[in-house]
Amino acid sequence: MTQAQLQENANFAAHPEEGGNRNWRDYFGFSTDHKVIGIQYLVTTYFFYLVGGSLATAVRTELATPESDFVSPELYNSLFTIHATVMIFLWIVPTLTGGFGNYLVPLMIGARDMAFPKLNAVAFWMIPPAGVLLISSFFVKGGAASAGWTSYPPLSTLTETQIGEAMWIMSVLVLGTSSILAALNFVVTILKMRTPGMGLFQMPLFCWAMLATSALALIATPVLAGALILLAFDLLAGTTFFNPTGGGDPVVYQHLFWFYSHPAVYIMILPAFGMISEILPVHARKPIFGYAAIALSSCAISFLGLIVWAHHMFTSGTPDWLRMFFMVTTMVIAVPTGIKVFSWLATIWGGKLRLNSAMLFAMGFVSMFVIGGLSGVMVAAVPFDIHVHDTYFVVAHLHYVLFGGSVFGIYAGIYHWFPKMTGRMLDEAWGRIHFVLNFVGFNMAFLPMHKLGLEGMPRRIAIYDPKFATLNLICSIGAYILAISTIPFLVNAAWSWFYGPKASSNPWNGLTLEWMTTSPPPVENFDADPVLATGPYDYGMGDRSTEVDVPFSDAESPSLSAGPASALRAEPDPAVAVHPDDRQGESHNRD
Ligand code: HEM
Ligand SMILES: [Cu+2]
Repeated sequence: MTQAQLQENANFAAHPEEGGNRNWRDYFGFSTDHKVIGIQYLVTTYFFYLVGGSLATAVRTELATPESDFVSPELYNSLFTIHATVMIFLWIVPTLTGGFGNYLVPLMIGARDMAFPKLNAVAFWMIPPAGVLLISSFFVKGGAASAGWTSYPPLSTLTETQIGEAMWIMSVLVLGTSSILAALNFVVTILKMRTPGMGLFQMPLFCWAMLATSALALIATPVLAGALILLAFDLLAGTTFFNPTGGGDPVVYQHLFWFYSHPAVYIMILPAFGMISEILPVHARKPIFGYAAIALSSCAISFLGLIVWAHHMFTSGTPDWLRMFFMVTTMVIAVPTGIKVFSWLATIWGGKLRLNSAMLFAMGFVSMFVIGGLSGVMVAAVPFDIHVHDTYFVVAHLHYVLFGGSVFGIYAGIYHWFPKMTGRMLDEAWGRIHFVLNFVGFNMAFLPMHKLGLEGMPRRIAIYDPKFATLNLICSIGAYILAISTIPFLVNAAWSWFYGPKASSNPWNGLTLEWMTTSPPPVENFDADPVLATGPYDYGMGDRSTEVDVPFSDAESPSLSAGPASALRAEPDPAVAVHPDDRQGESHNRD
């Protein structure tokens, strides 16, 4: 009997009789079901991704030639500003936390919903109006905000784009509030609503990632709100918080802004880390390597993420001793991050890989994220950063992290959980075409930017030196391939949702609890509290040797084997563990 069968048998009572197919109208109303809200988030934010992608395509069209021939330089500034704002605040953050977090966390911990369902719905319904407000600012007098997504004063307080800038501030404030509400809900849900028998160290790693992410969002987002409210006063009421002529200081804005926005990059990547930790073991059929190390490194990243913000201010007159501090703390983050990367590699090493679309995107994530992580350590070094600051090297770095990382992670998640969410399978062939176009287009669009940056091409400009023309053209062609790559995805998702082959409850033979209910799950998820007969990642241990050659117990190095003594495993509940070797007396997990 495989571990998946053990887990399914143990959860026979919890498995509902009937699935929970929804009427399409449910998705347009104020629903308090975490699954409906999760899908509302995923679909809405994907729409905003298409908007942000269209703006990116416009940006790259302008940059295809050195002259400013497609849009005016003023409009160009608005295009990249709104592109970045949409991508961060309306796509990556809400899709990872609101979308996947909402859909998966309650299922994975065996709960019936989030702790505060109404608050959850309120948090979602703040997003569409904020998005519309932001995008409509293109049509007001003076046009949309154009000071970059960082909105530094004094640039952001110029009077020409006052209305657009005010709309930008309002929109980001609403989106930040939504994110705080969601984070609060996750912390309470994860700490209080786990099924009996699930201690923190039996939790799936995605839940650890969401806990770490939510802590960050709760601590950091209010600071952004504070900064933006002060900025709004400067912009609209003539105060001088950030204006030296009235005794203010623009650098204070930078501190407040980055105190949020550096942690924000972890809000945008930790949940993706969590999803990768779920997807790799399932499709490699091997236990995750280093369960506790991955769980605790999420917490370490979350903590360290709060004390590195001034690495964005190495050229803002920050004193040397302070630059030293922020350089060192930033580089230290590479340690917990490296622990994760090595653990993922060790997880797939020697596994029986199923190279389906979910796995391709997950492996694409690991490899592309490593490139972004390495260029991150490079820009953490003060002397190097002074050289490449505000050049295309930074644009290359941030897209390897946000696109090669977060977006690839999101696609991996969609391919992996689509059957659970919709009850239908996606088409594999289209999925692979989508992956190849994404992978090729992405590298073509962003790899050359490293060289452009090193050679001194500044970012945020519409007109550039003709010597950069060839590489920029390559980048733009890559961007068009990326734009085209969404077509096979959209066709596949829309077609499969209606006509795809029906998915079983557990199409990938997973062990985590979301697979122990129907696809899609009914309103209350489970008929009874689910139990943990195996750890969440005990793959390949069916009859102790079958699926892959993970030594079950190794006298030489017990911690590197898969069995009960292994330090690398999340433990099953000893009382209900089905294999006699694992079963030890009464459960000590149940209180
Ligand atoms: C669809 C493919 C994408 C393309 C072709 C693209 C292109 C670009 C370009 C050319 C810039 C530089 C603008 C400039 O400095 O003049 C830029 C900036 C930026 N992009 Fe993207 N991008 C894409 C996707 C994304 C995604 C998925 C994110 C995720 C969050 C993102 C986040 C940003 C950010 C934060 C900036 C900085 C803007 C600023 O300097 O204020 N982009 N993008
Ligand atoms: Cu940072």
